[in-house]
Amino acid sequence: MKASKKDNYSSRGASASTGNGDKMSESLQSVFELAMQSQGPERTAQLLEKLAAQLRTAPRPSTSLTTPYVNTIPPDQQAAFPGDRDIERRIKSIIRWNAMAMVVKANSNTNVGGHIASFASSATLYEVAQNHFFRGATDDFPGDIVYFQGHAAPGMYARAYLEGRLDEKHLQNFRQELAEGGGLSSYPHPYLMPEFWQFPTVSMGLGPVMSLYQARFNRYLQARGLVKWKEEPKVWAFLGDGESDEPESLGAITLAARENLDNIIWVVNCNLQRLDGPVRGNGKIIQELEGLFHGAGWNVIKVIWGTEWDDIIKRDKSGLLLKRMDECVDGDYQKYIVEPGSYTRKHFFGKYPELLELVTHLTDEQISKLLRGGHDVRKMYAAYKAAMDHKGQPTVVLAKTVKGYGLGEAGEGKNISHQQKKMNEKELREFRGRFDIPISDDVIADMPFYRPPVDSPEMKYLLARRKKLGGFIPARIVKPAKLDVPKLESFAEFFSPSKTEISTTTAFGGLLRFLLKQKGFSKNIVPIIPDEARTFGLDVLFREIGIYSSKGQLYEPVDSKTLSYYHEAKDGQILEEGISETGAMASFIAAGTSYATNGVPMVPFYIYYSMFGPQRVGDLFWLAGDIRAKGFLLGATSGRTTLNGEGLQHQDGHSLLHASTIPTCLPYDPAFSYELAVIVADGLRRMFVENEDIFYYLAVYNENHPMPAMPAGCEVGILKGLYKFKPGAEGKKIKAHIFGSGSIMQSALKAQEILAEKYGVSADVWSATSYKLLRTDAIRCQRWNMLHPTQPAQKSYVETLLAKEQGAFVAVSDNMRTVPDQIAPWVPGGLFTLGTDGFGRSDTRTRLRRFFGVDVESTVIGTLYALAEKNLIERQVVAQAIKDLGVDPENIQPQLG
Ligand SMILES: Cc1ncc(C[n+]2csc(CCOP(=O)(O)OP(=O)(O)O)c2C)c(N)n1
Ligand SMILES: [Mg+2]
Repeated sequence: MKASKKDNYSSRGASASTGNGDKMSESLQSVFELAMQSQGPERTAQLLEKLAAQLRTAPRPSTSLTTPYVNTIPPDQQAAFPGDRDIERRIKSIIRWNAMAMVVKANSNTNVGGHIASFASSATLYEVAQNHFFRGATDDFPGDIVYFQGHAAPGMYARAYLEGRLDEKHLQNFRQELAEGGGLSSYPHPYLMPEFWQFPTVSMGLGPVMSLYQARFNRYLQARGLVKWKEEPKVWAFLGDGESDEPESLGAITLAARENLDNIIWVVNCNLQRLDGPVRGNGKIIQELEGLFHGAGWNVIKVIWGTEWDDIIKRDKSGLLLKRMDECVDGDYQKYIVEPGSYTRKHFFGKYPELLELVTHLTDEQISKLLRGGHDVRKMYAAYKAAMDHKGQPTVVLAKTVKGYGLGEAGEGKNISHQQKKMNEKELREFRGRFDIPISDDVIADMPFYRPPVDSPEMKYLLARRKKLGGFIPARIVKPAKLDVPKLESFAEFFSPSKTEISTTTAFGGLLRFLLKQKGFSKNIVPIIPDEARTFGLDVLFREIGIYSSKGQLYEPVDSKTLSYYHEAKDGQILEEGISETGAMASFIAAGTSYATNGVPMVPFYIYYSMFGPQRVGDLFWLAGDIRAKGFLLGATSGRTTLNGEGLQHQDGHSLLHASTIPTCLPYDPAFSYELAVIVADGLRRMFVENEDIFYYLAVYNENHPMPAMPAGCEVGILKGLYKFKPGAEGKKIKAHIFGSGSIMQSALKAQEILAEKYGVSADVWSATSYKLLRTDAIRCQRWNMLHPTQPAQKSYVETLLAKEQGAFVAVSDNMRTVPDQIAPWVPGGLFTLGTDGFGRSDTRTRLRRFFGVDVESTVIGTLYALAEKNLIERQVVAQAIKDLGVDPENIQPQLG
């Protein structure tokens, strides 16, 4: 079908009788002319306005953006299927068998779970794409980008087995990754199968939203001249109809239309069911989605009925068949699958005698076998072909299928289908019979996997198709590449004291601008901002590097005369995502995996309000680890008390904890510009020269303070997580240690002075840049020691560093106490922690810090208390200090739970 934007819109809402529409418009024209002649223009205008008012208030059907419940592509406009249907069916049947056997076998002696019904419903959707559309990576083509529905993973493994990419042992160990020789991961996880899977999808909604931003990122790379592709790859996303309930799935679809992303094709597997039951039992999910996608500006292709229906639909002259198709709800359609053909004859066709006439030539058996469109290769091929050829808009293919197709009694169309993972021998025989698998009765109970001989027509066909299309999919191919990142020495300007007091956020701004000046490297930087550049003082970048816009700038910005005007450009470098942390994270992931997906390493710096980071979109942070993303996340306006005024929902004291949960994430809480510079320089080296699959979370703050010179030799400590920043006063007998971080480091430094002057305590101040890294290093040693009890014990970095230190240890930060407490077991004599547990408040920094107990006075008192607990000073000293320093011991406390 030659679909154009115009075709698409003009056909919307039109019934089969476009001719009637034309007649109606002619009649209206005549009435108009008559009115003009007899009443004159003024009176005609009045009449028309009155009619228009009536139209505005008239009730409209809620489905005004939908078309009738039939295939979008009429049979006479359908591209012919170019493949060998018979061979493709046989290949697909074998894949179906192996996918099913993999799950049933795994569950016959374990309880590892798995899904049969999802792939059973989507086998044709994938196979048509595999045999005719998905293009693999070649030397000058990066390969189409495909997001597979997570629960259909067994189908992808079963195909890879036929392709010779996986062997029987792999299939045998489905969901048993720790078995000897390794196994297959339950779902698409690049972390676990880095040469196979590209995109994690099984947390519903994340695949869809990532695919949108990936398609846009591909345009960004092209617009900036960073890639030169012979052809543009297509981004395909397969999702479930139930999955469309996730706000992440549909919340960003307007982006694709706004950006004219005709490089993306979504395929929604509309099997009408999700896990518990029907997706829209009382309505129609396909119609609902059609309306939504049309409204969002997408090209929508519905594939509802298989080829056998064409003739039945054509023969219906009464219009009653369309009416019947429209009036049945999905709950009815599900029932027609579960019940025999006689039921469909009676309840579907039987509602109107005229419809019964249409199927008198069919037996009940034949009625029950009338295919849904998503199981018909000819219909799916035509839909994909139209989607591939469509220009100017993204396309969604809404394919109607049957959940658990082919499982028969074992779970076809049943509400329990999703959870079905066992089959008895009778059910296995039925399945084998239905799909004609050459497995004999005597071995069927063992569910052997089946791979036809290499020289069989099936294998030859399958391999030839993939060869023609450029290679296997999914496949994650990473070509080694290094970026010319600046060396640590070149960051020298950040190692000397700042001229004025600045915040670490401002320091980061300077660092980013410095990196953007590094020739050869700067082009690979992708600054990402969700509508907060001004908050972080980064608006100057607008003019300097431009905001990416596929349309350039079609207007003169109101601030065009100012230095940092709002500058949009076709080759702009900044991704300004608007108020969408989800979208910004999806962009971070697209950019951070560009080294693998596009063969072009890109370095994302995504800066955002730290409270709206992992707390808001934590699942995408987790996914960034799984997908092996690289780059820097900057949680700005960090700290429960440093961000003052904004109150409970903005003040973040726990992102560092969230970030600590992600194995490949390195969280840092730098206090000074030079720390930030050392961390970023080393991060660039590790990620883009050493090619480690890690990413960084940096807490940055908005409190201005002096930025000191970098003490000699502290680089290793900064990177490992702890170093002594400023030793305590000499000649004092009582010794203490204060671990500070972020902007609360300032409290630690002032407390150090007071402790020396008033209480005779020499407190060393340490900068704790990363409690998580200290902890993971300690845990590694501890585990080794436990398992090698007779060998000399290993000592972690933190233990080694603190081994000879005397006195009490105190930590203070603008985060929950749990952040520093991560290292408590390895601090000699334990750690006393001050922190900001509890909900934030809007107030000044001074009052907030007193309230939470992380101000200078509280830090002094905390240190004295820790010393008293160790009997290193009298308790009376602490009591006196509380009085002297004016701290009210009965002050209200944050609610801790
Ligand atoms: C975020 C999230 N929530 C819940 C689940 C659990 N879950 C797995 S599959 C599924 C139902 C899927 O239905 P649908 O999207 O229609 O896919 P189908 O299997 O029918 O093709 C649910 C709820 C999940 N994987 N991710
Ligand atoms: Mg479904």
